[in-house]
Amino acid sequence: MAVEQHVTYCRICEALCGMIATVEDGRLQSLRPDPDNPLSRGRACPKGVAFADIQNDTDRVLAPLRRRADGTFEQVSWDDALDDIAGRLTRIVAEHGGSAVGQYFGNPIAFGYATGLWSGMFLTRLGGHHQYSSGSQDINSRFVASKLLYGAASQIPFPDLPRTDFLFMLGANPLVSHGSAVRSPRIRDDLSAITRRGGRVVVVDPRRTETARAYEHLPVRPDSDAWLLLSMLQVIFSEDLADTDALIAQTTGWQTLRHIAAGFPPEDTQPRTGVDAEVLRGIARDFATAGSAVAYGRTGACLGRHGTLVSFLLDALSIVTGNLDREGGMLFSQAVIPLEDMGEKAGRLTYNSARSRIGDLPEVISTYPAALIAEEIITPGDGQLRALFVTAGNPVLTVPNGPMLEKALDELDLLVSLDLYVNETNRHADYVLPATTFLERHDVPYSFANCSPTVFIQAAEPVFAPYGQARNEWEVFDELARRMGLSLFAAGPLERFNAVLHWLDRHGIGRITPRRLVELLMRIGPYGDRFGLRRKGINPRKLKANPHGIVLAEHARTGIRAAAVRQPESKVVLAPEEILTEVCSLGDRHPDDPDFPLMAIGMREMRSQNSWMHNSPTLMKGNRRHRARIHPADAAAAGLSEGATVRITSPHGAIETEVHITDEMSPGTVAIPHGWGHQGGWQLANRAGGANVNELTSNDAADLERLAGMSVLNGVAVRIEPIADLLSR
Ligand SMILES: Nc1nc2c(c(=O)[nH]1)N[C@H]1C(S)=C(S)[C@@H](COP(=O)(O)OP(=O)(O)OC[C@H]3O[C@@H](n4cnc5c(=O)[nH]c(N)nc54)[C@H](O)[C@@H]3O)O[C@H]1N2
Ligand SMILES: Nc1nc2c(c(=O)[nH]1)N[C@H]1C(S)=C(S)[C@@H](COP(=O)(O)OP(=O)(O)OC[C@H]3O[C@@H](n4cnc5c(=O)[nH]c(N)nc54)[C@H](O)[C@@H]3O)O[C@H]1N2
Ligand code: SF4
Ligand SMILES: [Mo]
Repeated sequence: MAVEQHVTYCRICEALCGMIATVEDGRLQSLRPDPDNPLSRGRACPKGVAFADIQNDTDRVLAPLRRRADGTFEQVSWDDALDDIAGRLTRIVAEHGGSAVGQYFGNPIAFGYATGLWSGMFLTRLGGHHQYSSGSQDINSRFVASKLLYGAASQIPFPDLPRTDFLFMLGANPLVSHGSAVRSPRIRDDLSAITRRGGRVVVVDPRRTETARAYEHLPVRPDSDAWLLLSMLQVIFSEDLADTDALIAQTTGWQTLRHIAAGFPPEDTQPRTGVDAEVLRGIARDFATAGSAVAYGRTGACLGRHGTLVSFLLDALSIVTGNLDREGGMLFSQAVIPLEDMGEKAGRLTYNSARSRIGDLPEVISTYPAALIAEEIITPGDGQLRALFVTAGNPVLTVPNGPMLEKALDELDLLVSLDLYVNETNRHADYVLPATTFLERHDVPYSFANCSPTVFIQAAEPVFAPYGQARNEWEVFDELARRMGLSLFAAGPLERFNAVLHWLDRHGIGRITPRRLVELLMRIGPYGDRFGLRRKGINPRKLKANPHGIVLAEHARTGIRAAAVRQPESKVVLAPEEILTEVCSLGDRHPDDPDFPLMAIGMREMRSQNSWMHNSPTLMKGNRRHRARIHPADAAAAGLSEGATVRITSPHGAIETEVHITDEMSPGTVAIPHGWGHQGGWQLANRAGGANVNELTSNDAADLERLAGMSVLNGVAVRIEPIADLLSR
C-alpha cells in the first residue's frame, strides 16, 4: 500500500503551522510539524499533531443526520436532506420573508475562505439579516475600534515583533494561545528575542500566566484596563513624551484625546486598577522613550465592559508615542489576497448601519451580537428568527446564557448545522450535515494571516478526499440555492464582480467557485503576477510548486498609512464621538457587589481549542478535568481545599466544578476555562465532566458592551462555595 507524505498547514489556530500529513490509502496516519515551513520551521503544538484524532474520530459525523421526534438522529441521503431543507426554507421565506432566516458561524470559519463567502451570499440572497458569529464573543470590539480609528473594520494593526524594543501586551497569553491577531508560529522565540536584544515585554494580566511568568508581569484587576490605559496616556501627554510631529502628520483629534486623558492621573485610577501609580508612571515613561514600542492586546482586552474603548486606547498608545506604521512599532495589516479590500471597497464592512431588533445594538460587519439569538427566536413580531444555520459553531457552550439559548433553539421552525460532530448546540438541530475538515479542502491564508510581521503565502491542496459523505460547506449553500431556484450572484458581496464573473463564464472558464475567485484576487493583489504582467508575482501554479509556502517579504511594509486608513486625508481619528461618550460613561456601572465578591475571567488551556477538541484521546490524556483557578487567600476565606467541588454563582446562573488553588491568580480573581460541560455526540468529551462557564454570563442586551454589542465574558462577578457546605445546610 502506498504511503504518501503531504505538505499542508494546520488551521486550528492563527499560527497556521506547517504540517506534514502521512497518508495511506486515502486515510490519515499521522501529522507532524513541517521542518521546511519557512515560518514555523518544524514547530507545532500538541493540538496540531492531535488533530489526527479528530480526523479519524469514530464519533465524527460522516453522513447527513436527521433528528427524529424522540431526539435521536437517523442517517439520510444528501438528496433527501437538501430537498427537505430547501423546501422548508422556501415555505418559511414565503410565509415570513427572508428576514426570518439567520445564521451563526463559529470560529473555524475564519480559517477557510470559502464558507463565509458562500453562506453570506446565500443569506443575503434570501434577504436575511440575522447574522451572528463567534466574533461578538471574541473580536468585534477590535473591529469597531478599527472602524473608528482607521475607517476600516478589517484593518487590524499588529506588533512588529522581530524589530520592537518594547512590547506592551495586555490581555493575551500567546505562549498558550499561540498568538491571535498577530501571526507568529514561533512566538515564543520572537518574544524571547525581544528581551535578548535588550528590549522589554510587559504583560498586563490579572493572572500570572505562562507568558507573564516568562517576562515582566503587571497584575491588574479584571476589566479595569480602560482606566489603566487612560492613565498611561495622561502621563505621556503631561510629561511631554508624546510624539507631536507624528500626531500632527498622522492624526486628527489628538488634542481632544489629551484633554480627556488629563482626567485620569495614575493616582486616581490606582484604586480601580490595583496598579501602583509610580509603577505605572515608570512603564508609561519607558514605553514612550523606548527606541520603538508597541501595545498589543487580545481577548483579555476585548471581552470586558469596555472592550471597544480598551482596543482603541491600546492603539492610541502606540500612535501617540509615534510608533504607528514604523519599524518596531505597530504595523498596518496588508493582505496578500485582498479579500477584505474587496469588502472595504464595496462598502460592505459596515458598522452601525443598522440596529438589532432586540436590544437596539449596532451591526458590526453585518453581524449582530450572538447573545441576542435566544431573544430573537422567542420574541414574536416582524423579523422574528425562525430558521437558523449554525456552521462550525457551538454557541450553547460559547455564547452567554447557554441554557436559555438551548431552550430557544427548540422553538425554531428549522435548525440546520454543518459540523464535524454532534455538539451541544446542533443536537437540537433538524439536520446535522457532515462538513469537511481542513485536511479535506483547499485553503490559502487570509484575514488574520494579514497580521504577519513576515509577508508569507502558502496554499494547501486537499490532502485526501473527504471521509464518508462529508462535503465542503460552500457547496452545500450553493446546492441549496440551486434547489431553491436562486442565483447567488444576483446580490451580495460579489455583485460588483458580476462583470468579471460573467466574463469568466462567457469564456468557458466555468463555474464560479470560491477557489477561482480567491485565485483571481491573488493574481491581481499586491504580490500577484497580474496574469503575466508581473513576472515575479505569485499565481496558483507557483504556490503549487512551493508547497511549504513562499516568503514574499522579510518584513511587512511600513509607510503605508495612505493606503491603509480610510479617513479624510488618511488621518487616524483619535477623538471619535463614540469613544468620547464611552470615556464619559466610565464608572457608570461599578462592579463591586458584596454578594458576588470575586471576579471571574476566562483562560485558555494548551490542550483545548474552545469547545471542540475534548474528544481527542491524545489531548485528554492524564485524566484532564475542568478546574477553576483561585488564589489561596480567597480559597481560605471560602473554606475551599485543593480539588474540592464547588458551586460558582453569578447574578445570572450557577455551575459546579472543581477548584485549583494557585497563587498565579490575583486575589479576588477566579479563572475558568470555557468550552466544557459536554453533552453531545463526543463520548470522551462527555465523560470528561466539567461545566459550561457561559451559564454564569449574561445575554441580557443591557449587559452587553455598548459600542460593539460584545458579550462581557471577563470581570463577571461571582461567589464560590464548597458543595459540602451547601449540602449540610
Ligand atoms: N466564557 C467565555 N466564552 C467564550 C470565550 C471565552 O474566553 N470565555 N471565548 C470566545 C471565543 S474567542 C471564541 S472564538 C468562541 C468560539 O465559539 P464557537 O466557534 O461557537 O465554538 P467552537 O468551540 O470553536 O466550536 C467550533 C465547532 O466547529 C466544528 N468544526 C471544527 N472544524 C470545522 C470545520 O472545518 N468545518 C465545520 N463545519 N465545523 C468545524 C467543531 O466540531 C465545533 O462544533 O468562544 C467564545 N466563548
Ligand atoms: N491552546 C489554545 N489556543 C487557542 C485557543 C484555545 O482555546 N486553546 N483559542 C483560540 C482563540 S479562538 C482565540 S480568540 C485566541 C485568544 O488568544 P489570547 O487572547 O492570547 O488567549 P487567552 O489565553 O484567552 O488570553 C487572554 C488573557 O487575558 C487575560 N484577561 C482576562 N481578563 C482580563 C482583563 O480584564 N484585563 C487584562 N489585562 N487581561 C485579562 C486572561 O487572564 C488571559 O491570560 O486563542 C486561540 N488559541
Ligand atoms: S499552534 Fe498548534 S493549533 Fe495552532 S496552528 Fe500551530 S499546530 Fe495548529
Ligand atoms: Mo476566538
